[in-house]
Amino acid sequence: MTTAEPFVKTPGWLDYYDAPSRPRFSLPPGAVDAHCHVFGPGAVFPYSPQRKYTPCDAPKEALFALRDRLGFDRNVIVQATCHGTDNRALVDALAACGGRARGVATVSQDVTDAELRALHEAGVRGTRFNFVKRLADFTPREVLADIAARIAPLGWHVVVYFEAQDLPELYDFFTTLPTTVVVDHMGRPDVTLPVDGSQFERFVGMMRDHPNIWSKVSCPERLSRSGPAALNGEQQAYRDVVPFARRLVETFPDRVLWGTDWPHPNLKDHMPDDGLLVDYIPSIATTAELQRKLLVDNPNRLYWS
Ligand code: 0GY
Repeated sequence: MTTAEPFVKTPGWLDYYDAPSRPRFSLPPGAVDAHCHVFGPGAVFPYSPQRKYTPCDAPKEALFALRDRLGFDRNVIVQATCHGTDNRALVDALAACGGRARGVATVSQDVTDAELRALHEAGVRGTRFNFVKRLADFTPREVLADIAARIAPLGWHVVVYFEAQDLPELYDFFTTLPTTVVVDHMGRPDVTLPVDGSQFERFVGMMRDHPNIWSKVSCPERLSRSGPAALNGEQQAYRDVVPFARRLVETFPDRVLWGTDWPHPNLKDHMPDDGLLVDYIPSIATTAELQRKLLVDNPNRLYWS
């Protein structure tokens, strides 16, 4: 008799582009891809037994090649749920990057001070809390608050990933964290709703009222219903996401970050061409000054100063 799997494993997703198109948009010198991952390789760095999906291998060499192809100077490598709290693949990539990457780890409440110091020395500057139900099991808020209190003295920040409909329930927790809080992918708004509707207003209001809250204006490909230009014949890729990202970039120019999200876990309908993703940036950061803040000043201030 077989026992039921304790978790749902996604059998796979679309392949990432090995050789994405070369962007027409020239990234400013010092640009940082502030949201990307390394996965495995699983034979060396096994995936978490508690994972909700099994990723493709996406090793550090492939990430560094993408960085160079697109014209980024640096990466921020973010621990994904498929590696749980085992940060070895992340630390291995940081050790190999020649100072050109920082990391966001995931740690458990029983992490020791010595382990936190070692992660800091490796280049980790934040920890990630994942509230997306298809990705992570529930962790009590007291546990997360305790972890935040432990990492605050290191000058680290907390990265949070959640869906917009869950913000009301999470609002008090986020706004009382003692660190800078970086929200992944604008809190995943429903972009079929108005950009000035109550759902996105709640998110904008949270950033307005809490100057320690930042947002990644990344992942149009996850949020868009209109899709990339190449598939629907429109001029502007992910045009339905543009007003949301542009509003954040223009309202909070000093607290926004951008990243590719390579290798784009869990995308099954459409795999973005990373070169076209870079070409999307000028539609949300429309001046050279906004582009410099988004891509250079903000990530360097948060991760390298
Ligand atoms: C992302 C998005 C996803 C996955 C994870 O940690 C993760 O597994 O963040 C997703 O499936 O939406 O930013 O990588």
